[in-house]
Amino acid sequence: MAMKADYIWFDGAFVPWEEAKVHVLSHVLHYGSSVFEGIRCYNTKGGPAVFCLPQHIKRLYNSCKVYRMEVPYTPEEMTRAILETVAKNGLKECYIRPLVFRGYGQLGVEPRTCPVQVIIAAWEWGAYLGAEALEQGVDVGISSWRRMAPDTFPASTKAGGHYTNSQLIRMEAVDHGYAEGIALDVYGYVSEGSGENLFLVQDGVIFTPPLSASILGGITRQCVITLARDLGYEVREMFISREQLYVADELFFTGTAAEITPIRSVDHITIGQGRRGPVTAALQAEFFKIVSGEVPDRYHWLTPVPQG
Ligand code: PPE
Repeated sequence: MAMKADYIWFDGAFVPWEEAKVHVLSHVLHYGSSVFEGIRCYNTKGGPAVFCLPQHIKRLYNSCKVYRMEVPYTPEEMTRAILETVAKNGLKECYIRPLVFRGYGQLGVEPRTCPVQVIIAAWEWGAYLGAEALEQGVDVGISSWRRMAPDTFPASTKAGGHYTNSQLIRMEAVDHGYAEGIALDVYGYVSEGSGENLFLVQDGVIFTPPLSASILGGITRQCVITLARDLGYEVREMFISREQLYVADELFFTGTAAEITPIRSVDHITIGQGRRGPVTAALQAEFFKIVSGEVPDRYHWLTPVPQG
């Protein structure tokens, strides 16, 4: 699917997609000084609606706070701009990428002399780990790359620079023929995928690594925890070891892009029956019913896109 739409919101105004450019000496290009979000808009029965928009706005501003970036717009202005970006491009179902970055000023590691700039782009984006993934599950491997130690990078912030780590994990996985890699944390416990959180099902109980396992505090992760508890499952945040993955009944990834993606093997070891398990299927079904508007939005996860 082509990554293309008509307009990008750039520092407060819409510019044509091709004209959304920055200088090559922008701080962000040299030092990874950006924070961002990945948000999905679903084409519900009641029209396009953005999934968990307040939660994404909150995480974006929290990431900025940690990295001392002063966003020149209020959260309300950003919320409005995101909704306008979807509407302006006539998109129904799309992925939205707000990015706050340090622009062109002075080079050198201390970033605060550079202006803080903001863009919002949106485009159509299908299944993240391949079209078959949601049904068939994916094959993954444990990465030789670890997630960052807690006192090196703030893992719970969604900063551009952190994704050099994700890129190493993902490239290694692809080179080994896997769809994705799972990284351990610095203590050897299971952390997450290069762009997804991880869940394990064992004897009907659902487990997921805690925030202290160097994970990104995923918004989909939180939704799945809420959904699972409401469906009557016990959910425990717990440190997970590598071998627990191998013997799990079910494993699945969560993420904005990945949604809820089953995992059918780890390091070539078959997980459960080697296909989407019943708990994963139940959670997926309920998730997709909510985001399609088939059942009421009982958790207020959807913000309708005003059609102008
Ligand atoms: N961990 C990481 C490292 C991560 O990047 C994501 C999202 C998650 C967990 C899940 O978080 P959430 O989306 O809030 O449920 N990864 C985003 C970027 C993917 C990309 O390739 O770019 C995403 O899914 O939008």
